[in-house]
Amino acid sequence: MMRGHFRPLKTIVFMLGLALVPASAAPITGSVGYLGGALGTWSIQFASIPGVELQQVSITLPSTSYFDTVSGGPGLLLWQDFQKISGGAAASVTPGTAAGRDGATALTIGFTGFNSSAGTFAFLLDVDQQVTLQNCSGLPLGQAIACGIANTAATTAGSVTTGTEIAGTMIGLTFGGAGYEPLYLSTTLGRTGELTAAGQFAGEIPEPATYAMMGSALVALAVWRRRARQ
Ligand SMILES: [Ca+2]
Repeated sequence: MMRGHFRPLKTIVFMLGLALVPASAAPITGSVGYLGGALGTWSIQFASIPGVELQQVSITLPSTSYFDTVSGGPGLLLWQDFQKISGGAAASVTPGTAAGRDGATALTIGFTGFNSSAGTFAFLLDVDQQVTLQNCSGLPLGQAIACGIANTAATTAGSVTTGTEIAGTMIGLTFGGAGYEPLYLSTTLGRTGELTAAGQFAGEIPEPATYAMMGSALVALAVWRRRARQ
């Protein structure tokens, strides 16, 4: 009677053991870059196993910065809405309209089909800085010219986002895939050059087989305990 219980228990313990093997978590490493440029160039890339997908990226700018996505409204000189340059993934953006994004300090990009073989996802998205312009009206000619020059300089400076100004941008990344539990990672951009900044991220996402195996082992264990009691 007792002997019959040993083999299933062994199997269950073996399955639980397999489920807890550290190798069953897939490593994820990658980076987000702000590459400067007149219109603001960004890049996102990561490496993992093929089933792991990057599903969502949120970008939160420092409080002195904002997106300039349409002509007029908030923004200085050039403007550029979100526009994909490269990468195999499809993307959608929230807020969902260019007008809704103009002046915003945060947005979320949703991805479809963004796994490690999709390549670097690069996109344009203009970032400007808040500037305070002087009121030049009513000034004597000489002062008005100086005032205008100062305002032009301030406008140009506000339109060009430096590595120092974009540093502090917070990036949130959600990974998943068929059968994967969502994994949230984050990074903060740090200055890497005069007009550039970047942030690295790394983590481990448990593979679906781990959950399936652990689940079936726990079910088997429950059945075994119930039978053992009877
Ligand atoms: Ca604008």
